[in-house]
Amino acid sequence: MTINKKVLRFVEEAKTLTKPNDVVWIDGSEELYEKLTEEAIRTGEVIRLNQKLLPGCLLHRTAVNDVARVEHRTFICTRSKEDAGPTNNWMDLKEAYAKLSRLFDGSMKGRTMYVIPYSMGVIGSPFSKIGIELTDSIYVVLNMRIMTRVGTEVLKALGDSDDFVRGLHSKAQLSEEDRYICHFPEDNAIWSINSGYGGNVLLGKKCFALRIASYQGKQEGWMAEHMLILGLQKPDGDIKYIAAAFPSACGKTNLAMLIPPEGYYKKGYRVWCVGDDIAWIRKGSDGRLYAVNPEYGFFGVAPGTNSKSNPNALATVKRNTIFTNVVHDLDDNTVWWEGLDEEPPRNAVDWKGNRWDPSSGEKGAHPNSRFTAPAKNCPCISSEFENPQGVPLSAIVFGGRRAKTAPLVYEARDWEHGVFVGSIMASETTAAAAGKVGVVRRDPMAMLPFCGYHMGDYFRHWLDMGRKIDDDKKPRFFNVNWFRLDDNGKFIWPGYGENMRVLDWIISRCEGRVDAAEAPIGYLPKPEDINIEGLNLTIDTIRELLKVDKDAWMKEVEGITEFYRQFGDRLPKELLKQLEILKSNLD
Ligand code: GTP
Ligand code: SPV
Ligand code: MN
Repeated sequence: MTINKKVLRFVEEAKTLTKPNDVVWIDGSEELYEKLTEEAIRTGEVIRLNQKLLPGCLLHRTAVNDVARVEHRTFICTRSKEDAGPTNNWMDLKEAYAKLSRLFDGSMKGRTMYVIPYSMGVIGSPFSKIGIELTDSIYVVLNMRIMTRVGTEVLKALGDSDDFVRGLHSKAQLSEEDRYICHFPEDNAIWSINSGYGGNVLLGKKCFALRIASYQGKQEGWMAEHMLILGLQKPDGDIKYIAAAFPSACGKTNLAMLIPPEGYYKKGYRVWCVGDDIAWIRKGSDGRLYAVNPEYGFFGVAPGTNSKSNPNALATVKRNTIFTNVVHDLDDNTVWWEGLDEEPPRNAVDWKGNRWDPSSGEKGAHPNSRFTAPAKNCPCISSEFENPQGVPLSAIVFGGRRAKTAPLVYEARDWEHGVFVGSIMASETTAAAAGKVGVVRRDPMAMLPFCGYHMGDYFRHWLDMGRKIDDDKKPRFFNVNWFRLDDNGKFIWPGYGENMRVLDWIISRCEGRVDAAEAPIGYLPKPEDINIEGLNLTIDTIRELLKVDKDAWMKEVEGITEFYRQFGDRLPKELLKQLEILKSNLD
């Protein structure tokens, strides 16, 4: 399929190491996908769902101990430990190759190795990047086909260049003790073994488009971020673009596909989805910041997705979608998950593959069960989705899951303060990663698990990017929190489509149409400026949601000080200065 010597050598070397029976090149043709799907159905790796109700859709179940990203087994492998920084697990590069070579040795015996050439971003665009993933999993092939642009065209675009990310994946024995997700940013390489779960094995996504790409961006003067990108269309037809970083399972897909509440909709407001998880951001020729979504599909959280919370997502997963770890409804050969509707199927199999009784109290779908769906299925996909230049950003939004402390929304005073606001983000952990759920942890820019280098240098890079943009062209920075709880543990803010009301305030600020109140942490909306028309809550609730509790924020300052300490002299002085300002504002 190619005469590129570097690609051929990469494949040959991996073949010698992993010893597959066969090598199959993924050319992007329908015939090959259909053949592989048939094979995966035959072996039980996937189940073909009801083709009338869910045409082109498949169901897959992972091993029960392999259902989420494994941060404790994810490594940045560099020559010097210092370069991975204090927030990453580090392994010496040579040691990692040696260790994983032992595990990969013969790991594909009796299996086929698939060669997947893929492009992150529009094929052939100067801003796109190419990867080759070698894998022994058909599930990976079928998912990569949805999540990235795959096939012969990619190899053509690569030509005889050496500039591609070398990804090697083997399910091996799916053994938890020997599960490793290793990144070699200095070598443009990713080695992943003993997992079959999305974020660990779809190497174009978090491994390449964030961990490797963040490092590339640092070298080349751009940024790879864990952000959705949306276009907010106003009644006059003008569209303003917003990028937003929330940690895993904190609402990116939902916000990116938002349907405005009736009052807004009637006036002509619309939201268009450019991306739901990853943004590559660079300065454009007009001096503004532009964002592209390098992905081609959505790998979204299933539970909680329903016709009220996210009708666009529900429409997106009606065809050519792969469902992972959801409930299998045997009566009509369809799928179900908690929060889809009030009628769980009675003749069903749960995510573990066991008969499931909905009244048992056990969850039928795994909390991190997912759908993989083509972006072009989405009714609100932006006309700019395939624009290789990307879209110009008016606002950058940070946000997390905070039961207390963080207000519904506030604005940063300027770029430097905005970077500070991103750097002090904290959020409760979710089921997207293995480990305890609901523990508040610092997660700067939602990149804690995804930054491929020293986080202090990453903060520095953010500050440097700001210096390259003229003041009148800079996006503004905001922080949001949809997840504040009342004393009964209930969400105070209705969220989902109603988040439009906060986006409205954000865009009004960007356009200088609304005032704000100065607070110790930044600019807060005046309560009356959050539109509550048609909402079942009072302005007092908005006041409550905007409250900044000084004692809680003093504690926050302590937490930030502690968190910052680990970065030593690689923490930019500008951020320490911002922390001092916050402290003195609170005093
Ligand atoms: P990743 O794909 O893991 O990066 O997640 P994500 O950030 O795209 O999160 P997603 O939109 O899939 O939402 C995750 C969970 O948060 C789902 O269970 C949603 O129902 C819930 N959620 C999303 N938006 C809101 C909101 O505005 N309010 C509340 N209360 N819950 C929300
Ligand atoms: C996340 O965990 O942030 C995801 C899903 O978007 S995964 O691809 O598993 O990383
Ligand atoms: Mn994500």
